[in-house]
Amino acid sequence: MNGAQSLVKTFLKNGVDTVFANPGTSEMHFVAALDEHPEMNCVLCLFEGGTTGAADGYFRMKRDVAGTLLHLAPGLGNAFANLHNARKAGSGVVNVVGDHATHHQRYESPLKGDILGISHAISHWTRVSGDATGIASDGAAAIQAARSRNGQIATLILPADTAWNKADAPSKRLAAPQSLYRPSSGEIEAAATRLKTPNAALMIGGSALFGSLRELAGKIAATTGCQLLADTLIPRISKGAGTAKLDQLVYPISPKITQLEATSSITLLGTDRPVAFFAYPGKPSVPEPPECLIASLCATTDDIGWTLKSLADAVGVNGKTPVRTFPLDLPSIPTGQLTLEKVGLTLAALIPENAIVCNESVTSGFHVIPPTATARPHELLAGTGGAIGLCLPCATGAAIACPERKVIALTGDGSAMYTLQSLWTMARANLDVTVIVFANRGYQILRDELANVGVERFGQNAQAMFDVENPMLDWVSLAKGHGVNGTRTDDIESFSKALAAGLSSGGPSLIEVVCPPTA
Ligand SMILES: Cc1ncc(C[n+]2csc(CCOP(=O)(O)OP(=O)(O)O)c2C)c(N)n1
Repeated sequence: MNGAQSLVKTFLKNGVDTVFANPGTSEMHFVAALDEHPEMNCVLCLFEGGTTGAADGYFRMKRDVAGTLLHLAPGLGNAFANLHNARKAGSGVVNVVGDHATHHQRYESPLKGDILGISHAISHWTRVSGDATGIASDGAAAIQAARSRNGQIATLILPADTAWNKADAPSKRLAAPQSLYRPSSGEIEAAATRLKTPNAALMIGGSALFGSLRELAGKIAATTGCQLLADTLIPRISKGAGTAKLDQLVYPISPKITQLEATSSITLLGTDRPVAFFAYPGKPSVPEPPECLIASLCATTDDIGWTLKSLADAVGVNGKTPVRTFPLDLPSIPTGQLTLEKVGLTLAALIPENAIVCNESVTSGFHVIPPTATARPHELLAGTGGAIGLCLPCATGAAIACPERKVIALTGDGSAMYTLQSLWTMARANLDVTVIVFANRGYQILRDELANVGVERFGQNAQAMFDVENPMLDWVSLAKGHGVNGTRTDDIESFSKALAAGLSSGGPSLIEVVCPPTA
């Protein structure tokens, strides 16, 4: 067996059976080794940002890692922005990056580059395999690192000769990663006392935002009277009817400050402290009032489940504790002229139970998302690192992780253009994804942000950088060119019809929402 074969067998032995790939010549032995294992699901993404965004979406839903296969420094560089999003989401990803054979590296060949430099800037764990006999244990260590601390970025760099030289047996399944850090009983007791004081807030993140832990967090809020909070951009959150009520912080800094103006303390559990996305002249970087106490009980990389359960015991949650939940309140489907609010109401009426909604609809989302609070229960995934171009790859990875669930991808037209090729992967794998593109023909948020930094009027150059027109993007044709059926909608009847058709099609479809100019 060669090094590449020992690595693929190690992946399978360690439970990694999905690879989002964009290979090149230096990875050919790895490709040949993958080819020997039909049980390995190899998903071609036509740009490296598609591979890492898909691995992120896969981890968020599956709670386990997938691999990516990338081509030297340029491939890893192309993958960077969505690795940044994955890192901010706390997603585990195992990157395998091919490199030139060891003896070739002293020459300045075209694809030679600083793979290590790029990897160190984004990965929690980086290793260059030294020889073929070590690849299997390096691969197992990479998987273990990616599963550690609730999910990390691990990058294994494989010089081509380590893949083609003779290796030993694949590595055995490595033990589970080290146990997670847990706060002391004193810290739990102090948090329990603090949450019972007036205007206290518990801000939750990570696995506390969905499933049974979210319900437990709701019980803690009901027992203590504290406010339950979540940050603006979150990797995964339960939404809709039956989910415990919480308040999510908004994006703009001024209303974010208003949201927290009466808050006396924020206890952080599985999340970092709230912060403004950007600094603005004359505005603070953090939204809470100066006298508000910020206390971190459990970091994003700590044992979130254990901490939440211990806190629930400490505050006296019991089986009878009621939880304040969002009710089921489905709006009737509106008619007439299309507005973003009506698109939101239609979406709220039609989101199927247990759907996964990936949201990168930027300014359109401010109008479209609020009505979904009382839709059928579903889960929402957002772009955590602020690097746009996540939505379509993330929806791809989520659909591969959960083939039995319907996926809805809400994206701005500007964001969708970054990783448009994911449509082709959706078509090839016949993924059950309904893509909704908000075609407002520009970078609307940047128009707003220019005003936020104090610029009152903008002219030709600013307009040239914000408008995505001349030529106008034709989303129906773009979808068709990637093998996906597309529909353009500029009234609400055709939108609701297209959405219902997309959701019942069982495969991918795209709806272009022609946004009204005032939106
Ligand atoms: C990788 C990356 N490049 C650039 C930006 C800056 N940026 C933020 S939002 C945005 C445009 C978003 O446009 P669109 O998706 O159409 O949403 P809209 O603002 O129109 O609602 C840009 C370019 C970014 N956040 N990330």
